[in-house]
Amino acid sequence: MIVETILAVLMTFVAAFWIMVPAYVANAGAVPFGGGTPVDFGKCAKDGRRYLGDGKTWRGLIGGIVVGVLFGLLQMFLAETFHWDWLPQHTIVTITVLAAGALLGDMVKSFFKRRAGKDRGEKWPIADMYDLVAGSLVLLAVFAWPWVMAYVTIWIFLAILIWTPLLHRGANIIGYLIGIKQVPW
Ligand code: CTP
Ligand code: MG
Ligand code: K
Repeated sequence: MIVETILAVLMTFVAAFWIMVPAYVANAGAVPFGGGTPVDFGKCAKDGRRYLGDGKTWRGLIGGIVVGVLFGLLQMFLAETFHWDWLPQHTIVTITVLAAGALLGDMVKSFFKRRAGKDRGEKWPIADMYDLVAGSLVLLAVFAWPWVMAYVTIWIFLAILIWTPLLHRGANIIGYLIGIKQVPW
């Protein structure tokens, strides 16, 4: 009984992570690709602040989506080759909307962050982590509702909410250790 419960919890966490890989990779992938022309082309809104700011660039957006989809394709290949039937089975549609949704959510977040008067890169604790979860899952629900019904239980959803801050923290520590971030948070 105890063993079964522990296994079920572990599998929930693995499945939640597996679902979110294209979104997490797209979000992290935008950083090395970022730079060049901003998505808002440098334009300001009526409040005198940028629509999105210099932290949202076309290269980051497109590069992030491409690496997110590439990782998703790798996941599909692995699941197919090794018959990982116990994992949620990604499709071209799910990996694409998860990768694109993560970065769209990130841009929507930046729009409201600018309206709230916060500068590019300034901390905005909850929003800066869950923007990608909201964006990717909303797009997934819109474009792949039957898939969501088949795989995304309330427990998987809760596991995603727990994974995201842990990975956010982990990614920042790794960024610090390899020298692309000044501080480990
Ligand atoms: N990035 C990008 N294009 C995107 C998303 C991210 O070029 N669509 C790059 C930028 O170099 C950005 C970095 O990845 O600075 C980190 O992303 P993020 O933390 O989302 O942006 P911030 O710089 O913190 O900007 P904001 O305050 O608008 O969130
Ligand atoms: Mg940031
Ligand atoms: K982000």
